[in-house]
Amino acid sequence: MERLFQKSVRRRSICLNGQWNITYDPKNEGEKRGYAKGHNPTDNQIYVPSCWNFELGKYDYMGTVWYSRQFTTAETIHSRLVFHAVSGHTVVYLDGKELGSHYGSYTKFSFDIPGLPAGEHLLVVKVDNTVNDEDTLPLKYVDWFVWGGIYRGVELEQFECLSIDRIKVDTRWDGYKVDKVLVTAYVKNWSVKSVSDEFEVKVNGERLAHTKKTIESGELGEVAFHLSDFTPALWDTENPNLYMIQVLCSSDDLFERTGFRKVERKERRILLNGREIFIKGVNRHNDDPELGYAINPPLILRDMQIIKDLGANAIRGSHYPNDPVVLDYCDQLGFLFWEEIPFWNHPAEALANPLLEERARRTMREMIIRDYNHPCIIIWGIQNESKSSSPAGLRLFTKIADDIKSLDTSRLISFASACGRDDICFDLVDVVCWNMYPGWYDDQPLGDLKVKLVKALEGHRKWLEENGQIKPFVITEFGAGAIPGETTFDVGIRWTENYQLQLLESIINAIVESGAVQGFYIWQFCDGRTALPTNISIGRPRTYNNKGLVDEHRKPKLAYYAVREVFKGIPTYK
Ligand code: ADA
Repeated sequence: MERLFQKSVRRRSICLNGQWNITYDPKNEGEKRGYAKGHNPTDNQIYVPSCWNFELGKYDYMGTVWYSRQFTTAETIHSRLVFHAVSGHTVVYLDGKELGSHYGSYTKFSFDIPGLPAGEHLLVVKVDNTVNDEDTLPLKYVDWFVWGGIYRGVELEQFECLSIDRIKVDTRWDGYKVDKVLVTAYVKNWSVKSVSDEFEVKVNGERLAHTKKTIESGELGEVAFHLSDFTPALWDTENPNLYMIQVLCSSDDLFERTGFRKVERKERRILLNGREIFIKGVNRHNDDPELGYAINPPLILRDMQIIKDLGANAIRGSHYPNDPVVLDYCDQLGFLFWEEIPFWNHPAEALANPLLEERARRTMREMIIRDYNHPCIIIWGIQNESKSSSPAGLRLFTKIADDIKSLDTSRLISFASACGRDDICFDLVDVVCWNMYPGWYDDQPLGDLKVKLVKALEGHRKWLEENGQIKPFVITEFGAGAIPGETTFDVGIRWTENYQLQLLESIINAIVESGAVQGFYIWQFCDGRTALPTNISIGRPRTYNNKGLVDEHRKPKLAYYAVREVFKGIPTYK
């Protein structure tokens, strides 16, 4: 499922989910063996969407895999083959010929096939989810498992001559009132002639604007509408008002859902529709122990309900573009979302690598274009814990920040720094964010953690302001590992649920008491599988990152209840 609502009334689409053939190719011999033209008879079957690591014996497999299937079309028609996400570098072949390729495991991509002939077709997909130390997103040294596979849906869309490819909704504000809503539809003309058509916009089923436009042959035209008599109710965490926007032409239509809210930062404060907010958030991997990245909508909804019950108002989608279903639920439930790309502890040498630069910038672009209309997203995150104290970091992150601004000026920009006072990239952001693990990766005793942290946070705030960073300051990560079920009568025993509870309580209380920060995200919502052996996994019992408030099956740990109590005393709005 791509979204939580109907995508179109008129568009035809053939669903290519279901049984596919699969062949593992650990030695990378598939090309030589002609797999692009069809597999060998020893193929197994796999259900798409899914991650291949749940096949017996493939739990650790990272490498090349070939997928194939046949499909039949009834007529010769312009077609677009859409992959909603594939984990790994993907090369796609149709009827034995290469259609194209895509790098980036978390965003959707597609291939246009004008006039695809009627009949039987063979679709072959090569996927390689190998990670390395130089140019992959993430690198091999990482703290989550990079599952492999075609893990979101695949479909073949069909168009007669025009396709409404995307809708972008922008707001012009008069203070905190909506002055004008601008709807832009990106329309492709697939035919060999220019096409004039009438376009209309409906909001919640009511026709609010229409216009005539000619789109040249092969062009991706922009059709713009101003909805001047439309005064929507605003979206916020308490009243997440949403509107269905539909753009139609004679042969196609597309729905998008959005909400209207203004996000700003004013000096130290983060404002939502003019009201100062305090972020009480969790970091969440979009991951499940039985499904990996293919975690399905009912399980996503359950996570959202747990996070609501906890009393959090924000989620950081660590560390990659999330499933649009997650974002749809956040829109519906009024969560404030931080979305980022999978830069994770990239060292300076990697940040200077041109291939990595190209991959990162494209991923950011694909994420912003795909998720532009979600009101829940308030922050675009450039990176996590990469070398933002290096000239290479400054160069690349400046380019990425500029890319973000060229695509979207309606949201805040940030990143999660691990460089502290050595960071040289804070000028690029609206919100300064630090990850810190007091009481976990150092030997600070729990006893005086709170008092020391209050002082440290006040000191950091002072240092930021002395260095010209009069901006919101948010702690993006802190936490402690707790093995589910491990409890003790003693105080201060690491890996127990008691220790995690005491540490989280102390840190949250210190954050609130210090008054130095505008919010925080706990690391992390739930336990999750870590990467194959590197020196990270040595410190990860069960090969899991055990810092979840709930375990991987979403069973609450002691800390869950304690944090829920603490959250009750922290209002969202000041
Ligand atoms: C980092 C990182 C997280 C996680 C965490 C931890 O800050 O951003 O992904 O690895 O540390 O558990 O140590």
